[in-house]
Amino acid sequence: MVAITAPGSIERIPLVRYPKANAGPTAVIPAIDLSAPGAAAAVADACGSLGFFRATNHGVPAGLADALEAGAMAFFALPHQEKLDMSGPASPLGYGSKSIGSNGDVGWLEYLLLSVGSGSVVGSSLPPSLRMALEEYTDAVREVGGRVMELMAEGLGVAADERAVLRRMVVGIDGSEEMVRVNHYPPCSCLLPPGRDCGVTGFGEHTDPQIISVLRSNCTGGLQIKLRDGRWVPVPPDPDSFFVNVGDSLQVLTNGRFRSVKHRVLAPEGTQSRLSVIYFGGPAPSQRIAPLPQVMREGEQSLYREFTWGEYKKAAYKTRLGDHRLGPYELP
Ligand code: GA4
Repeated sequence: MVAITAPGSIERIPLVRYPKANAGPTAVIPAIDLSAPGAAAAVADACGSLGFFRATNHGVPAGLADALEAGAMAFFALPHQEKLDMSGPASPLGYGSKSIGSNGDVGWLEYLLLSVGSGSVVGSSLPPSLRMALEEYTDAVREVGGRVMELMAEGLGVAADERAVLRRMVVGIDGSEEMVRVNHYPPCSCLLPPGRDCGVTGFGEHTDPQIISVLRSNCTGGLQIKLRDGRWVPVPPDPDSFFVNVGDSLQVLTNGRFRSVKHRVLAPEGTQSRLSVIYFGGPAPSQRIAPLPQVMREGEQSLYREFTWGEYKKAAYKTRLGDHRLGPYELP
């Protein structure tokens, strides 16, 4: 097992414990074949109900994720100080361990949070092989995100010649804010007797502020999503698929037709680490976030006060992880 903290110091971290999710309804996560004829309707349906789905048949060669996974595990196996010297401390970008954001949130994980532009990973002195794997992986996943955003627009009924409206806010736009987060959750069975009905928080419950997030993990589970009825359900890991999250900004752009999904991660209890890589697609800071005219019906009122991505991001970074960040923008 890889240690993510100096011996002894973990006892001082007040890790939150969550009741484990209902083991039952794992089948609830829709799987969508991105190349199938009905994909657009299925995407819109999943984003409107759960804000989450599993994308299959995405066209990304498995070798890209394998190379990134190998490079990331080698990085996380380095001594703590070396990781910090190369990339940290996260503020918010860089290498972080247990501390999430700057407002006191903690979790049982270590991570790399990086800004990525087309063909480049910005501002870090990572090992060249990891940097290259990240760039190749990101270029491929950006395309998946772009394809999904086109399907979203189609599923929302946007006319064919305007379907790139969402994609164009993120992909290939100067100044769009794309990030990649590599999360490593070492097993922590040492902390709790096995079989208890509580788990240790890997990453606390939250929604993502961006437009879209595209996640891929190794074979170790732990991710859970919250259903509209308040139940938490585990997401069975599938290294061959990508998991797509609706972010807060997309909820506003669709005037609430798509819902940003609350999700969290419980730390693994067995012997295997969980490694996940998440691509966050955010627009340029000046991008106005308001319901798209293409999705509004005649006479429909916006549910949100308008803001720019730059404003929202600034406000979001002052919040705690679990806060309802869209609250202050909701209109009565
Ligand atoms: C959640 C989604 C992304 O991981 C992230 C996170 C960010 C961080 O880790 O620095 C935040 C969190 C995320 C939302 C609220 C603030 C900011 C931690 C936190 C407490 C990189 C992002 O963009 O927002």
